[in-house]
Amino acid sequence: MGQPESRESPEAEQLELPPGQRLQKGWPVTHYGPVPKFKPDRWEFRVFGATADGDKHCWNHEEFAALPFASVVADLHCVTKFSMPGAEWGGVLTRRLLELAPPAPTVTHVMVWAEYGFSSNMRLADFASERAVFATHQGGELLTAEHGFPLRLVVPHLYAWKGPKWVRGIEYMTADRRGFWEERGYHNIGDPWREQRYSYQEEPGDGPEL
Ligand SMILES: Nc1nc2c(c(=O)[nH]1)N[C@H]1C(S)=C(S)[C@@H](COP(=O)(O)O)O[C@H]1N2
Ligand SMILES: [Mo]
Repeated sequence: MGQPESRESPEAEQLELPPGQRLQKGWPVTHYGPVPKFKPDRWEFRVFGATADGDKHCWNHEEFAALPFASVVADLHCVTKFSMPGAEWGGVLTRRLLELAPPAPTVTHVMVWAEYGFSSNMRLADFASERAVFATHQGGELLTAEHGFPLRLVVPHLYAWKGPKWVRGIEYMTADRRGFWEERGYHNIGDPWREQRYSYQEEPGDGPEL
């Protein structure tokens, strides 16, 4: 099987939940490990790895906050089977970052890095989804610490673990490599509409050998 195409869920499907998911009232907090403390003077967002110009690109908190702001309405699907529908996420589109710090033409995958070394990998095409956003806001309010302040990634068409909270940068990769949960039994691609929950469901071509 070849690589499935990146899939933007059509408008109609947004009212439906992916297979096996149930609706969650309210917004639970789900993550592994402690909530990091935000240190504004030490914080920076880094784009590194195979950049087009070979340089690292860094933004401090003030610079990042000044990047063009956009909003996306998207559901959040946790692989533990709850979904939070219709949240409004505000922040910087991944597309914008791809323009500001373009990847080399050989880049196929992106590793998204967060505090404490948490990471998640995805195909460049998934990262470049027009609805993927580095969110600073949810529902018009700044994110709370538990939900990822000052920055989290939201990739609406993938399971929510593919959206690290407390994100600090991205690494452009010329080959795929597994991130934190992808090394620990979760599916390398993680499309909820295909119910790609666990790595044992992977088909040849879905990810690097475990
Ligand atoms: N840094 C980090 N980000 C993370 C996680 C994590 O363990 N660490 N868990 C993910 C998972 S599994 C889910 S479901 C969502 C939950 O986001 P929420 O706590 O804002 O609902 O965060 C994702 N982002
Ligand atoms: Mo999750």
